Amino acid sequence: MNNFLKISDIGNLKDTVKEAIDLKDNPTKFIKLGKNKTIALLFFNASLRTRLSTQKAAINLGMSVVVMNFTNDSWQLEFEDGVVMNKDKSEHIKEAAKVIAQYCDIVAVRAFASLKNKEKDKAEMVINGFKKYVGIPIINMESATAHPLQTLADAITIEENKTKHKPKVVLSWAPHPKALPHAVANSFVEMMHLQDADFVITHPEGYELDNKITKNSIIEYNQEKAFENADFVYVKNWSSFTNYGQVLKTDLDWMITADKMKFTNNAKFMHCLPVRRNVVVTDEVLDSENSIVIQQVNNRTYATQIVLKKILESL
Ligand code: SN0
Repeated sequence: MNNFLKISDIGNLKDTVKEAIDLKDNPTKFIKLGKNKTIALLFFNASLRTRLSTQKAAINLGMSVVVMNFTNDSWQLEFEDGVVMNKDKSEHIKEAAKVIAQYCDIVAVRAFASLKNKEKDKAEMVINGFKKYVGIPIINMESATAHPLQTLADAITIEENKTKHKPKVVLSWAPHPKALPHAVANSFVEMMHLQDADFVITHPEGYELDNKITKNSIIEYNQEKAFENADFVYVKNWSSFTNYGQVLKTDLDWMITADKMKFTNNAKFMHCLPVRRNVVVTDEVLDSENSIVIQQVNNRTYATQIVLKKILESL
């Protein structure tokens, strides 16, 4: 594998999940693989889990890690071609990508959706800018439209917790005060399409995700009905895709509560974090035994390690 930009880049999901679970018994089994190899982590947005788990995964493989924040610490980059650079942007991606490639063997990039310009977000300006000019393998640490490292960890977590061959998995929208990207939800949907599961998406009308991604997924606008007999409830807020980047609804009707969880088959509660307590989900649900959010976090390391291992093997 050369690049990891979307979940399907991993190849066989089932085998990859199994490989990741096996790795947990001996996380440093492949510590020699990354000797004398460096990964650069580039952040255009905030991060907690992605930043630490990617570093930890690289360390477990014997790699060196360099980290760069493009929020305050760096020159502001220009991604458009042919512009007159007489405003706030100091350096073009053409040079910046080639510069970064002089100092590392793999590059990982986090750059959220703008949620202002749908076409630019769909075109993945930032990550595709790097891909075009960097000339070394590239990993997506959440781009405008996808968060495949999160989704791979979620696939591992579902595999570890499922009690039947074909569980019912519900992706539920929940309220949030801010406009959030579609990336986590998109990748989760793509991953569920690769699984043997009974998959339902539930959200208020107006919150339909990109139908090029949801394809023929079942969409149920009644949240309680969607929750019936669910084995997993995966919760995420996203802003409107149709009315791009807008927050259409802020009341707490769609918050995940213990009463709603009663409709499920004692479902596990999942969320990628960070999560707004008592807006997205009540304390009671998040602190319950059915909440497996910390297991998801732990699996971020192993998911990323498998991705890095596959890339290192192809160098
Ligand atoms: C990001 C998102 O894509 O929704 C990252 C999730 C892994 N989440 C947020 O930006 C939440 C920010 C907040 O203020 O709650």
